[in-house]
Amino acid sequence: MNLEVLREATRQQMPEKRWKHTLGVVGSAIKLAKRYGGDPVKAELAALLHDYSKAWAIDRMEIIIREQNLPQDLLIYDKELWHSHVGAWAVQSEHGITDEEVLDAIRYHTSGRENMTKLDKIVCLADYIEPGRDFPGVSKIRELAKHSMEEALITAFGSTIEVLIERGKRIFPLTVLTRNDLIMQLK
Ligand code: DGI
Ligand code: FE
Ligand code: FE
Repeated sequence: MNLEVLREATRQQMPEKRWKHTLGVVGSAIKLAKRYGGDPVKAELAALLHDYSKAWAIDRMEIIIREQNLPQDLLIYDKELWHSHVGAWAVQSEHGITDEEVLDAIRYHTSGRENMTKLDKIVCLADYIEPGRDFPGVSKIRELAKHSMEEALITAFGSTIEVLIERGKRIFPLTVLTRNDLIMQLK
């Protein structure tokens, strides 16, 4: 596995704006790994690959979810949730990434999951706070991220859930379980 080759391959999957976001997530993930005693090498790799299939056609992702037996309940929730599972499958099959910790961090970067690993938290939080992100509440999450990844993620998932509710959308149940679990971790 050659990081330069992976970088070029990843860049080719997406438009320039998404690539800039990816580089932002890489930078933020390395910083979080250093701050919280995570593995900066795995953080960089998972962050680089986290949105690998984000710009892929919906039909292509749907076929992969069906044929590769990815979680079928994804199909009845927002299509925004698909790219994380499809991306983990893609980097394994196209680039031979086998590190399950890295694959899980990619797979769960959108929804989160219960008992998130440190690497899961790093990638998920970096995705919310990278310097190019601009949404209501992002500065609060950046502040919280300086002392607690759990508190920052609770606020981040909370704001995602609020937006989904405002728009009358359904919430992927795992996102609710993730938030509940993170609140338990604080106690
Ligand atoms: O891929 P990115 O845009 O960098 O970020 P992401 O992978 O966290 O995707 C977030 C999008 O997913 C955001 O627009 C909200 C949408 N989404 C839709 N339903 C859900 C959801 N996100 C979560 N966490 N849970 C949902 O149920
Ligand atoms: Fe994503
Ligand atoms: Fe992202």
